[in-house]
This record gives sequence, C-alpha cells and structure tokens, in this order.
Amino acid sequence: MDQIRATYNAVLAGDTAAVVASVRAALSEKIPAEKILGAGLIEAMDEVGTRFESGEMYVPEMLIAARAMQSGLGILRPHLTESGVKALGKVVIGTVKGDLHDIGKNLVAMMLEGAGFEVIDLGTDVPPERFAVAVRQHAPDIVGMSALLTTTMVNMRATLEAIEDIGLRKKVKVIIGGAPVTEDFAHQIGADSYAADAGTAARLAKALIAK
Ligand code: B1M
Repeated sequence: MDQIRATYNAVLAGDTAAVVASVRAALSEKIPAEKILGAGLIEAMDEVGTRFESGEMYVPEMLIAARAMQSGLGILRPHLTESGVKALGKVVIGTVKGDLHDIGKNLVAMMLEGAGFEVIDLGTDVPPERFAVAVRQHAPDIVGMSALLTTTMVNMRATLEAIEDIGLRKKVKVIIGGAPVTEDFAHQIGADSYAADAGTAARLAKALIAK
C-alpha cells in the first residue's frame, strides 16, 4: 500500500507504531516531508474531526489519533526544519487560555523554526498574563496565538489587552490562527495578521520581520 495512505489509515486507527513505521517508510522512499505531513497526517486529523462531529468517534479516540499524529510529526520535524540557520527573529507562541489543542500550534512552531526563527513555546492553556510576562521577559519580535475552540478565541483579545496593559503592544507583531479563527476576527481584535496554516504563518512572520 502506498505509504501516505498507510500513514493516513494509521492515524485514523490511532496506531502509533504503524504511524511511525509508515512515515519512516515514506521518507525512505524519498516522499517529501511536506507531502507526508499534508496528505498523510493533516488529512487524517481532518477526517478525525469529521467523524467526531458526526458521532462516529469520541474524545478518547480523538486523543489517541492525536497522539499517533504527534509521533509522526516528531519523525518529520528534522526534515521540515533546517538546522544551522541564523535566527531571523524571536517568536513567543502558545495556545490561548482554556484551550488544550496543540497539534496545529506545534506545527506552526516547527515551520517558524524551519524558516529560521527562535521559537519560545509557552504550551497550551496559556493565560493572557503569561503571554504578557513572556513578552516582557523574552522581548520577541512576534507573538503567535492559536485557538481551536470558538469559546477560547475570545482569549486572543484578552491576551492582546494584557500585552497592551504592560505597554508593549507596539513592540511586537501579533499573528493568530486556528480552525475557527478568520481574517475578519483578526481585524476585529487588532491582531496584525491571520494565517490559515503553518506554512502561511511562517511566510507572514518573515514578511512582518522584513517590514
Ligand atoms: Co478537539 N475539537 N476538543 N480535541 N479537536 C475540535 C477543534 C472540533 C472542531 C471537533 C469537532 O467538533 N469537529 C471541536 C471544536 C468546536 C468549536 O469550538 N468550533 C472540538 C471540541 C468540541 C473539543 C472538546 C470540547 C471535546 C469535549 O471534551 N467534549 C475538547 C476541548 C478541550 C480543550 O481544549 N479545553 C476537545 C479535546 C480534544 C483532544 C484533547 C481530544 C484533541 C487535542 C489533542 C491535542 O491537540 N494534543 C482534540 C482534537 C485532536 C481535535 C480535532 C479532531 C483535530 C485538531 C487538530 O489537531 N487538527 C479537531 C477537529 C478539526 O480541527 N478538524 C477538534 C490538525 C491540526 C494540524 O490542525 O489545529 O487546525 P489545526 O492547525 C492548523 C491551522 O488551524 C493553523 O495551522 C495549522 C496547520 O496548518 N493554525 C495556525 C493553528 N494554530 C495556528 C496559529 C497561527 C497560525 C496558524 O499563528 C500563530
């Protein structure tokens, strides 16, 4: 079976060992890492979401699939990021308060590293005040926020306000993203940019730094 299909099926089955094996096999067949990521891992997670929505899958299975996907991402990481590149700038990134989804955020962090940024990852469920403290502590060029829930998107605005409150909003550019987030929402809350996917986030970060 083709290794991309095998990766896709293994993520859906939540079979970590099979994901690891098929991703390794795909790489050894010289299939580009971006293709394994997009058509294997990401498409499978989209299907997991669809099955969850229709009631065919429940939270535990979704979690197992997510873990399997992360194991595949771990193998792809060195192939997606370049080593030895001088840092273009610094990015503080995190998933906003109340939100535990981190696969997309991890992917964005990985692509940013690959594009040459130093990335400080605050993790998930990051309260606005922690983002603000990190901005003060690390003096990043860019702050990246991810949200996957409509109920947590609002915490992006609160985070911007917390950075504003310590007087550092003008010192950083802010990029936001995540499935429910839109360009319009980014404008509404006063973020500098919205990125629909990890590749776009890395491209936008470079463009913002160039300005
Ligand atoms: Co959750 N979940 N989940 N979940 N989950 C969604 C998001 C959901 C859409 C599923 C559904 O109903 N179809 C739904 C949200 C509905 C809504 O609010 N609109 C949902 C729900 C309801 C929930 C719970 C409430 C379920 C429950 O407990 N009843 C619960 C909430 C927990 C919490 O956060 N407080 C929950 C829990 C979980 C798990 C823990 C089981 C697990 C997360 C594991 C983990 O992340 N470590 C999980 C998963 C896996 C999903 C789905 C299936 C997949 C998300 C994913 O990883 N996608 C998801 C359905 C879906 O999205 N299709 C779903 C793959 C990833 C590569 O894509 O994260 O979109 P994504 O990232 C993309 C872009 O969005 C963008 O780039 C990435 C890659 O190109 N991007 C950025 C992301 N962040 C960015 C930041 C940027 C720029 C771009 O700039 C900084």
